[in-house]
Amino acid sequence: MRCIECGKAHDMAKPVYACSSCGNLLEIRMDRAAALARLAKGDLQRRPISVWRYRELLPVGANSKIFSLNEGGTPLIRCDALGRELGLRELYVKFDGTNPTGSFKDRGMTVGITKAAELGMKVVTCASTGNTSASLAAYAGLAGMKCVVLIPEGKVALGKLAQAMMHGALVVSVKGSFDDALDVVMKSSDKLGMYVLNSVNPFRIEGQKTAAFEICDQLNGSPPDYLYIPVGNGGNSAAYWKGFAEYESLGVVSSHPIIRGIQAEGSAPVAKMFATGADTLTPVKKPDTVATAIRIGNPANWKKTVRAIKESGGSASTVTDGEILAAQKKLATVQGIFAEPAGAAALAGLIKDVRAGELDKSSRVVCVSTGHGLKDPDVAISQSVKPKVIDATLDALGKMLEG
Ligand code: AN7
Repeated sequence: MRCIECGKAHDMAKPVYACSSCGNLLEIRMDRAAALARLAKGDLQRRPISVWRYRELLPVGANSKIFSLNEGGTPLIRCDALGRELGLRELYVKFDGTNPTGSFKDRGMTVGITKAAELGMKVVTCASTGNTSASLAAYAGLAGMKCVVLIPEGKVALGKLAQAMMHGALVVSVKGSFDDALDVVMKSSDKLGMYVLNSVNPFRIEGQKTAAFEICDQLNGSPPDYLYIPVGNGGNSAAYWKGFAEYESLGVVSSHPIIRGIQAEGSAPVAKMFATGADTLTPVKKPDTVATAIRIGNPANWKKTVRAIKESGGSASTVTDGEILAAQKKLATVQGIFAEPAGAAALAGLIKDVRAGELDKSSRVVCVSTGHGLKDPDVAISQSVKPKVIDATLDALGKMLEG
């Protein structure tokens, strides 16, 4: 476990989230030779596709007890109807909303909670715009740990709130934004002895990188040309890049996608860095978007994601709330995929690029849909036609349909 800035090594058997010298983020570096030796056994591809198919590429002890809900192995859905509309040859959606708690967070949480148990932690915590709290609550229950989640008051989608409460977390509403809540969580971890499972925890990123392995495997070893992905805290985009880069460095694949990070216009500090060429992040003070999952003004992983996106040869940009909702509706009506607003942001970014003529239409494109639409019933209902009420007769139905 090393600092991404100064490279200082840190003990993986201790709960730390920042470099003890310079305070920067930590990352897990893979021992390539050891990984190659483990891969050489060749049994990975024979296992069912899931996070734990890649166990040998994940930093958990050989004898650790794994806490799993069978996460990962999510479908890579070929979207021909949508592809035709956009004039794209090959379009896929990686639907990570089909994970056990309905978002990609489960990939990181199974590894994070497994690690928490290795470390002997009894209480886990996170700040969350919703999905992290839902996922953490479920896995904490599974592992018999206490769970405390901090959420921004009034800004968490109903389904996510229901999950965190139902799975038995202590849910705390903070008067402020996600960024304010994360601030409290980070400060409290030392003082209160709670293990932090936000994406500043490098083991979360390790679990999430498996989505990139899966995409390569699902495309029979030919990675896409482009990967469109929403950016909130920047953990997932960094994780995907780590996965693609590791698979390439291990020689499993021989190319990687260009990563296009997509943010909502009202919460877009990373995209702003790309637009202005700035080399540090200026936080957005009052972030706002209909996609509450990515309503984040001060992304904790901005350094990781900016590096990742640049290394891939990509960039970050914005979409409006209107574009997000239109993409969400399009995905639901044309492809049968019900994503929450943040889970449609990547597609909104793709549509915008296609319309601007900025994409070679013969490209192979994957959009990551990060969360399920059932998470946020209020948004779905508010942009759909209300059910009509009729008498229970054939006549009434006929008249209604004529209208
Ligand atoms: C559906 O739950 O930050 O860029 O606290 O739920 O890794 O932050 C959620 C983030 C995209 C952004 N899509 O991922 C939380 C939280 C969905 C999300 C993101 C989130 P990151």
